[in-house]
Amino acid sequence: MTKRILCDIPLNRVEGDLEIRVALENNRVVDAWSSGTMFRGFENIMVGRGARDGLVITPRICGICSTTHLMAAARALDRIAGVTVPDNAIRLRNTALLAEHCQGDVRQSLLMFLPDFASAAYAEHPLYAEAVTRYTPLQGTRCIDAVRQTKTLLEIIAILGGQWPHSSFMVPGGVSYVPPLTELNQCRHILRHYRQWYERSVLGCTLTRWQQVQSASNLDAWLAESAAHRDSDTGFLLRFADRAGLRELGRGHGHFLSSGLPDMPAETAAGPYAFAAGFRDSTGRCQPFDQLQVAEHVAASWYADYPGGRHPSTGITEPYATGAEGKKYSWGKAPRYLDLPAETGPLAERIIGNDPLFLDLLQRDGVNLVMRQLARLTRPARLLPAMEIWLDEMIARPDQPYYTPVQHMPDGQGYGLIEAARGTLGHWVEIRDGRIARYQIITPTAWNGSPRDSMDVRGPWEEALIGTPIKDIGNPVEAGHVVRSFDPCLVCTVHVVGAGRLPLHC
Ligand code: NFE
Repeated sequence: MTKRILCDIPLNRVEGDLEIRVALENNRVVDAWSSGTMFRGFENIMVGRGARDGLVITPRICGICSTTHLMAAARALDRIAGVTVPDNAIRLRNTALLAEHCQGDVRQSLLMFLPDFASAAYAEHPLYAEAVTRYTPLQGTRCIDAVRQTKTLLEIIAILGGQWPHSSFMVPGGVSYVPPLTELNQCRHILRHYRQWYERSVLGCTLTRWQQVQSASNLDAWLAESAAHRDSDTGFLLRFADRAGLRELGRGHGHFLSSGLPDMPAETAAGPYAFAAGFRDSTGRCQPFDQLQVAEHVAASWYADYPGGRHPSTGITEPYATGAEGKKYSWGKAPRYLDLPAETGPLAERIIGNDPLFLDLLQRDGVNLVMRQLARLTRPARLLPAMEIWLDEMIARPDQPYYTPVQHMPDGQGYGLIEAARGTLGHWVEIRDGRIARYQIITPTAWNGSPRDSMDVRGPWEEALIGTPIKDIGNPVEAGHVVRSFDPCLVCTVHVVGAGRLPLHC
């Protein structure tokens, strides 16, 4: 008889508190549970506060994606105020947002994902010694380089937004600061240097050469073409992962969601760098993104039950945990689109944006964790040129406005949806009598790391774990690769204070 055992997957180097439990049969994952174990409750903290307080409080949800929360909060208020944001403000918001994305994409890859290749689990891998030199946590040559270089990008946000993280320079109607030309030129200089480093070390080629990689066979040819390509982080990821058989792992449901990236000014040359918004199911059927199709379930989450799912504009966050909740196992809720679990993040953006390389890889290999990680590591190749264009456009238009005055925030309901670094982020806000009456947030990791829903369907990375072979239960590095390929952030996922208090209601 096949023996079934339960195994907790230790996962360090993760933002926030995450527990992964898997059931194994013959050393292969047959079931999985993803649990966010810390209750925070930003949504409930917001209730009763001033209409604009989300601009200051929600960036504190997370230390690594605070600019994304600021942008989502500002966009929800833009919508409620009914204001048109001037082009220069969109350019400035986007530049700061994508600076955060570009540092996050490289840090996650070089400091979180690739260091697992230096694990003793790979001692027999032909590239193991090289992996140890490059990616040993905190010591690897590439890790140190990544820390030094990525922090320069954050200077752009500090210059444009006053500080990083947790800045509050986006406001309904635009931004609160008009950067002088000297500062815009300084940002341009930082970006130029970062791009050169990214091309030289992360890609091993120019962005222009990378943009010619438009199919799976182009990618194989690119890898064979030069030592610079093979020795880059991108080349190393592909070479190591192929020999470790990782293209077989991390499949999941195959449903993808993206709310589109980024917002485009009415006049800009950056249009070709946009990603479409949409939803694509596992049969390949695509449809435009419609936020009304989003609902959150709580059947497996430590919240007061309601039947089925609720749209966030009527969402309830009523926490409780007695320790005897039966099926409940996470403080994360379970977001669903058209009642389906959906993967979100750089890979979803590429697939929904009809990127020829990723559509071809999907066709050839099926969804897998290498593709997910490749999409993240190479996303800056699209984002950096867009940032350059916006900075140049701001430099060329010093007299255009950065703010449309919003004297008074009216009552109303609105939402701000953006592509955060890890995927689709939404803030749904209701203002009544000048105060916040409801605030619901769905983060990328809430989508990807969700627990089961009211139909008992697993969340995306729970499903992606199914079938993963675990060679050594004492060091289940393969399961770690699967979860890490989604770039988990649990502080964003479980948003409440409440120690010693009664459950909070909204
Ligand atoms: Ni805390 Fe975040 C991003 C948001 S969550 S990192 O990107 O929103 O997945």
